[in-house]
Amino acid sequence: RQIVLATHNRHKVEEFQAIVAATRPDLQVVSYDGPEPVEDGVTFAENALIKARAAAAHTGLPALADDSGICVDVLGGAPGVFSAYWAGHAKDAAANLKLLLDQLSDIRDPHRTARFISTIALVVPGDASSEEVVEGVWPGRVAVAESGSGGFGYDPVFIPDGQDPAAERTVGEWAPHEKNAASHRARAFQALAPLLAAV
Ligand code: ITT
Repeated sequence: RQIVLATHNRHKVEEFQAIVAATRPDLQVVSYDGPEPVEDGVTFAENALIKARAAAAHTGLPALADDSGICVDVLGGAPGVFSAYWAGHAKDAAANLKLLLDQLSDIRDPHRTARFISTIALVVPGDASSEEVVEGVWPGRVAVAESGSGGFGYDPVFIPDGQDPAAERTVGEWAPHEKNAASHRARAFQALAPLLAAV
């Protein structure tokens, strides 16, 4: 069975394909290349639903969308829903990450706490009552400098909680299989899996 993933971010496609394959190998995640809706929601949930509804309507397939970001405590939860555009309209990951490090330059541990959040919406075409929204949270903190080139977005500056303090690494230094077993996206998918039983 096919399920369409409403994203134009190829990293999300790769991560979802790996995450879904681990628990639902019968489901084939295909990417959506139709028109991109305007993401004018003010919450992750609103934006995820906007994207999933558009892909379901356009393809006629059950659709998933992920709206996600990094929420930094000392910044009152920012960049949050604005993570992709934090340094401007260009969706420039390197500029976003540099701006975040600059904003936190005077902040020391233990005040650099943050979390990645992934909100996934599920929409089955023609069945409004089927809409579901789940969330996964991955706590950690923002490193003082970037390291590693794995993953995407803010991965080179995010240090997940729960690591050996003597050998902490940013997600940019993690292997893809490590990230996909632990991430906010994996946690959200865990919450979604029972709801996908009928798909
Ligand atoms: P789509 O809307 O097409 O799915 P997008 O990248 O614009 O792609 P979002 O609007 O959900 O997606 O923005 C998410 C941003 O949050 C993303 O661009 C990164 O900056 C950040 N982000 C989300 N998940 C991340 C992850 O796993 N690792 C690093 N940064 C992440």
